Amino acid sequence: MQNNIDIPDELIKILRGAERVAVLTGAGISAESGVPTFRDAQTGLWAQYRPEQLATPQAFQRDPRLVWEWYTWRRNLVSAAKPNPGHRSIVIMEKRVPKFTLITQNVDGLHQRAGSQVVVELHGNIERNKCSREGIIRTPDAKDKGIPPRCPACGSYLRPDVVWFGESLPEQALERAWRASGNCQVFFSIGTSAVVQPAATLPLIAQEAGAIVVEINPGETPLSRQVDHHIDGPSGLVLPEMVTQTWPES
Ligand code: BV8
Repeated sequence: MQNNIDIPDELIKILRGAERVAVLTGAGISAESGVPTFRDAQTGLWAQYRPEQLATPQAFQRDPRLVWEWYTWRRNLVSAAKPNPGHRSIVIMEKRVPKFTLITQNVDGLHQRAGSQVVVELHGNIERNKCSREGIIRTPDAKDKGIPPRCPACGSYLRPDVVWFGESLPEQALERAWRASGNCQVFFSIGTSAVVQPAATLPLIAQEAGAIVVEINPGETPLSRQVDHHIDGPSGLVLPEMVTQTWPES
């Protein structure tokens, strides 16, 4: 056991023989890549807003420029960020577990950049834009310097292709997340405060279906009392340790 991260032996044994594993990640897994977590205090201009006030259709309706500029600030942060050992450990898990499903609440695309082949994006992806009227994925004209830019097809504002509060999640993604959570033997909840619905129900669906539920998070969350194992620590440290102990040859 290095860097005093204690991974339960029982979990290593189960994980080594597991056929079906599901992982749910939240903003915490990107914290060590320098991407502030969703509920961390926003910095600079954004310190005066709570994310829940900006990530809504109403906010965009009221002040499209402000919301677009918040996403531009976050996009710049994300594009400068690099995947960290936590993201890379999940790539190894995907290779080692026959039926592995990665479900993320994150919109930063860091799992894909780390090499995860299959990523179920519950809340969309900040790197994509869509027409705010038709919902079709669109790329703004390079010449369009508007803030926000306009949809090249219909002239409505473009918006980030993310799920805002009060909006429904992409049906297919949610279906896949529900199915994987209801069929897995081990479910990991990693770096999420476990408050945003419907993602926060996934570990409970897994537990209902008989899976071992493991939370990796520094400090407690509302889920901590219900899980089989709470491993307290940063995912960038815990995950590499867990993967090395489970698959020493990896
Ligand atoms: C829905 C994309 C059906 C945007 C996000 C009233 C009206 C309507 C809906 C609701 C309502 N009241 C409640 C709801 C439901 C609402 C909700 O859950 N609200 C919450 C605030 C209670 N949900 C919705 O609206 C969802 N849609 O319900 O549709 C519907 C439709 C119409 C009408 C009614 C119902 C949509 C939710 C999706 C919102 N979009 N993101 C964007 O990013 O800009 S959610 C946002 O929160 C991010 O995706 C983020 O990932 C997610 C969850 O947060 P976390 O990932 O957990 O991040 P957080 O900062 O909270 O926590 C970080 C954790 O990391 C902490 O635990 C910390 O300890 C840990 N950590 C820190 N460092 C590390 C670490 N862990 C590991 N390692 C480290 N180093």
